[in-house]
Amino acid sequence: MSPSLDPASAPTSVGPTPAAPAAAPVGRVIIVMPAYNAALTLERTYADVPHDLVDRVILVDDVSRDQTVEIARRLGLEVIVHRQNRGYGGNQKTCYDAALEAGADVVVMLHPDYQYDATRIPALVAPILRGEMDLMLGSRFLGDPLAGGMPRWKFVSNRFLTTLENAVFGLRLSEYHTGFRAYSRHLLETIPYHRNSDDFVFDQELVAQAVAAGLAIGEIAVPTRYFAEASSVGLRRSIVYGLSTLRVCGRFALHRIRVRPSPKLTPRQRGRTPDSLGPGAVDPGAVDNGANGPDAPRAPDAPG
Ligand SMILES: Nc1nc2c(ncn2[C@@H]2O[C@H](COP(=O)(O)OP(=O)(O)OP(=O)(O)O)[C@@H](O)[C@H]2O)c(=O)[nH]1
Ligand SMILES: [Mg+2]
Repeated sequence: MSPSLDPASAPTSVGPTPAAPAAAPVGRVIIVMPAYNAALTLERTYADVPHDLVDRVILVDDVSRDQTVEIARRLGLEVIVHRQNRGYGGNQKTCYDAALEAGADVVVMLHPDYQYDATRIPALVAPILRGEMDLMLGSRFLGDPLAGGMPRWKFVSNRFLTTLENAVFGLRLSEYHTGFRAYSRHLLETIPYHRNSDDFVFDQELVAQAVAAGLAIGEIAVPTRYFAEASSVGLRRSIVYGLSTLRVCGRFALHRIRVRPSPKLTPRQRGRTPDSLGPGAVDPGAVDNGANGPDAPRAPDAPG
């Protein structure tokens, strides 16, 4: 960890003046926020962003029914507005397309619901900037998630799915279900994320793709924060998510043992455009960069 990137973890020293620290690794860090009804928490989330390290902040709004877009514009964020609700995974596809287009070397995915501590971004991105990792996860399970308010049933199901995923992926991570992540440009250019689900299981598919591509994955501890506005996922959606995660594990295992190779788990070929990647590809026409105004037609809400 570079001292200049994470002052909190810098060792204290006594005695003669130490040699000047090595220069911090440099790279263009871009934050993306997949947003849906984040008006109550966006400002607090943004206030904690370490602006000295971060180049740009891009918010993709998935047809929020509150003031998310107005607040984001007032704060000076770059805002992309979907014309139709595309779901949490569909939102991230737009996020990563935009970040790559903007020249990101490292992309941080930060939920705008203030659930994750944005002041941890320097520690999260440091291993990627040093070229050691391609995917970094902010893990609540390296601390005490129950003390942070995680419901016990979410704690238990997270433990169960994480144990299974560790066995299937051959890793020893403390959790896979965090929404605080950072990716190298190389990862986003390698995995075919446009083929992923538009739902919450997108995050798990992305980890499976990173493992299948042999990319390096690490984790740091982040505090757990639960409060009403930080969590919209109830029991029904959690069950769908859990079953979808089991399916991701099954698909991965079949791909690994070459019984059923999966295009989703096969690294992308250079030079292909998102639109050539199949039916899951983002339709550029689904994105409204603000030209349509508040009266533009909006599709009825669909589940993320
Ligand atoms: N596009 C889209 N995004 C959503 C939807 N629901 C939630 N989100 C976004 O996805 C992020 C995570 O949603 P949450 O409901 O907080 O779920 P979570 O944090 O993964 O799960 P919890 O552990 O319950 O907090 C938030 O930043 C929301 O803005 C949806 O239906 N569509
Ligand atoms: Mg949340």
